[in-house]
Amino acid sequence: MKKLEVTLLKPSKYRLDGMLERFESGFMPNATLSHIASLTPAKIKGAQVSVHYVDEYVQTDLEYLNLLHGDTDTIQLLALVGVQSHQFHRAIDLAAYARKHGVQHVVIGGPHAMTCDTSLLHNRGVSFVLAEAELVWMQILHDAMEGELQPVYGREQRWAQTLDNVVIQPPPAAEVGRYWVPMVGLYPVRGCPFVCNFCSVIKIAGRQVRFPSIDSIIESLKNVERNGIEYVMFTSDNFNKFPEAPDLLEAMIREKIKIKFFFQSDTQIVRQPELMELLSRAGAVEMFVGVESLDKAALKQMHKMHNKPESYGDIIRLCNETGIRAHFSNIIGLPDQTEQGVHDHLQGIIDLGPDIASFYIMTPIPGTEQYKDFRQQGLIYETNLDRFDTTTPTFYHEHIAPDRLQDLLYEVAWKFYRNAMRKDYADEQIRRFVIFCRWAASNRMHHMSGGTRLVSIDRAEDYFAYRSDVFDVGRELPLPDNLELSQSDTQFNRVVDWKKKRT
Ligand code: B12
Ligand code: SF4
Repeated sequence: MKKLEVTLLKPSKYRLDGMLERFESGFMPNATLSHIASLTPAKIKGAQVSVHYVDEYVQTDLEYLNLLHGDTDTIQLLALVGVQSHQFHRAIDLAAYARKHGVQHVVIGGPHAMTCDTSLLHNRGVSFVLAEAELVWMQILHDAMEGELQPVYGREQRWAQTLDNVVIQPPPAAEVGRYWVPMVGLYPVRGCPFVCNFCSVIKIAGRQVRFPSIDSIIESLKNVERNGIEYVMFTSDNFNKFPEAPDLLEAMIREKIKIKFFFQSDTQIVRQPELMELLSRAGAVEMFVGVESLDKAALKQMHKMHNKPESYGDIIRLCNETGIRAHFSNIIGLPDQTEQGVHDHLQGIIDLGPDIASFYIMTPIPGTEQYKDFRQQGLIYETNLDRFDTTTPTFYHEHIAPDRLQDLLYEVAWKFYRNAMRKDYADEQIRRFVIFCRWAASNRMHHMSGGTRLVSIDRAEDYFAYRSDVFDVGRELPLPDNLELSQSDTQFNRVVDWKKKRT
């Protein structure tokens, strides 16, 4: 019986000049790769399954493309995973490359395919996944063994109603050492009950808060420890809306898990001092929180009225009291913002004094309600999906020209970190990170987007012939429409009780 060889590949992206981004050192390992690898059984229908996984951001030569060449001794499946909108062009190029080189089965999944209409590219020998892996991955593996994939998976149901107790097997420490931040991602809880119109999380993970058993999360954490890795990022968007968070944190303390972790929270954490105290005791070192703006009118426009700028100082105080670093995430270039408004925002953030800050340019991300609105109003001028990466201007801004907005992004980040470097950091690691962020901004790089030490090998045009041959499309795809939810998903996403425990 033929063996099934699965290659999981997280595609990189094309830069503004068409070069494919590759880095000698990545920012942090990709969580989707280990997540889907952990959902893959060792055997299927009696045949052995082997899994290779590739993060293209850190491939500095082309050897990995050999995995995208078919061979007659095995059944091969290439899965392009965690594909975001700005990585989608690269994903279809890799899919086309693999098909042209004889790989029988190719699928594309992740945020873009889940939230955007990809039907233009369907039925061309590459399959698209519109749902969470938990719902369809086993079916895909079976179909690959049977000889034929379906063109589309998960059309009727995007989200699993409950999550299985999957234990994650993270990559070994040596692999993680290739990244600037040696931290692996685990996804203990997913879903966000809010309705911010610029956010694709509520379309990717949905509004229902879902999670596996605490025991399975603890087992995943123990695997991380066994692999000699010290840091975890809980990739969940609102860890503070996890009704069983206290149970998990207490179990981590009880089991003496020594991992330090980074988590994300919404601003309502300010009302949860007990949770912060518990987080700190369980090993939390940094909290990423989307403050976005200090302007109430702008927050209202974003449908993010649960953010109360007057509480931001209290969030920092809570962080300082519990010894957890505050990482404030900010959006600049909001529709009514002027250049002076961007500078005022920066000054407001510096005055508040979070340890870390990230700045993003407002981009209507495909799949979101804001994108739909902006498209309907004819406000989006950018047509190349590669640019929808939250560091590039994409819509007509009333007050700030695109080049100036792009400059402002790096200017505010540089100024923030120039100021942060004046602080006296007790922790050497955080000091190094602050230096790195300032260096990234001065080199016009976003510290989170990819890595350091860029390696230039190949460009979009090197793959264009494959793309046009397989998909019969032009150099740029038309901007996609949003993929609307099925009736049952709409129903599932409507009423949210995030306080409900599993048992
Ligand atoms: C963690 C995270 C990061 C981390 C880690 C990145 C990394 N190296 O992995 C950091 C902070 C570095 C980061 C950076 C960026 N991020 Co980010 N990030 C996230 C976050 C919070 C979680 C992603 C994650 O790891 N989830 C856990 C894994 C297991 O889930 P998953 O990938 O969604 O996969 C599930 C399904 O999508 C599906 N699936 C996925 N692939 C496949 C494939 C197959 C075959 C199948 C069957 C199923 C399947 O099944 C999986 C399990 O259910 C998401 C928000 C979110 N909740 O989705 C944003 C998000 C993905 N990021 C986003 C963006 C824009 C960025 C940046 C461009 C920001 C920037 N300018 O710097 C960069 C790009 C970095 C990069 N190189 O990819 C956007 C993408 C928007 C879009 N629609 O394209 C998101 C959705 C946030 C948002 N609010 O909109 N990010
Ligand atoms: S609170 Fe955060 S994750 Fe939730 S919808 Fe708003 S921006 Fe998205």
